[in-house]
Amino acid sequence: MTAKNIILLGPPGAGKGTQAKRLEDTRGMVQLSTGDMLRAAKTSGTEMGNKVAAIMDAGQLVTDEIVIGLIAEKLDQGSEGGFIFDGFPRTLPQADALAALLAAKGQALDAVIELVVDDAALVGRIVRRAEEAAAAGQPVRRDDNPTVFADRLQEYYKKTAPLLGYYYAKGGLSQVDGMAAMDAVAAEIAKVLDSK
Ligand code: B4P
Repeated sequence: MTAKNIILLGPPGAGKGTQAKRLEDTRGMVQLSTGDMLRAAKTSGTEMGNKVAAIMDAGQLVTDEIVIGLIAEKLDQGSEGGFIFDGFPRTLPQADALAALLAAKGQALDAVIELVVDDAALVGRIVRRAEEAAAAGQPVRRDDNPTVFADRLQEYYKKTAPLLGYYYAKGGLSQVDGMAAMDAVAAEIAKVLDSK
C-alpha cells in the first residue's frame, strides 16, 4: 500500500475523527487532528493553550497562524503511511498553507473526502456524545452543547464550506454519505482511497 495524504472534510460532528482513527488502525496512516492538538494545548495550560481555550469553548475557529504552526511541526516528523488531515484545513488560507507545506516536501494531496451529514443528525450526535461522556464520568467537551454547536455550525458554513468548491475546482473532491453506519462510512472511504 503506498503512502497517501488525505483530508477529511465536513461539519462538526460529521465523523472525521471517528473515521481518521479507523484509518490509522487499518492503513498505518497518521491522524493529524487540529482539534485534538488544540484540546491537548488547552489542558496543558501553556500560553497558547490559554489563548485558544476561550475561542474553542465559544465554538469559533482558532487563528490560522496557530493551527498552521501545529501542522507544520507534525509534518516535519513524517509518516510512512501518509497523513490524514482531520479538521484541517478549515479556512482557505489554511488550505493554501497545506498545499505549500506538502509541496516543500515534494508531496501532494491524494484525496479530499467530504463526509456529508445533515444538520439535525449532527446536533443529535453532539448531544449524545455529551450525554455518554457524562454518564461514564468522563469530561464533557465544553463546545458539545446545542447552543455552542449552533455557532460551530455557523463557522463551518461561513469559513470551511468554501473549501468544498476550492477542492472541487482542483478536481480532487470525493463525497461519502456520512449518515450511514460507521462501518459503512469506513467502507466507502476505503473505496475512494483504493481508487487513487
Ligand atoms: P474538532 O475536534 O475537529 O471537532 P469536531 O468537528 O466535533 O469533530 P468530528 O467531525 O471529528 O466528529 P467526531 O468524529 O468526533 O474541532 C473542535 C474545535 O477545535 C473547533 O470548533 C475549533 O474551535 C477548533 N479547531 C480545530 N481545528 C481547527 C482549525 N483547523 N482551525 C481553526 N480552529 C480549529 O464525531 C462526533 C460524534 O458523532 C461522536 O460521538 C461519534 O461517535 C459520532 N459518530 C461519528 N460517526 C457516526 C456515524 N456514522 N453514525 C452515528 N454517529 C457517528
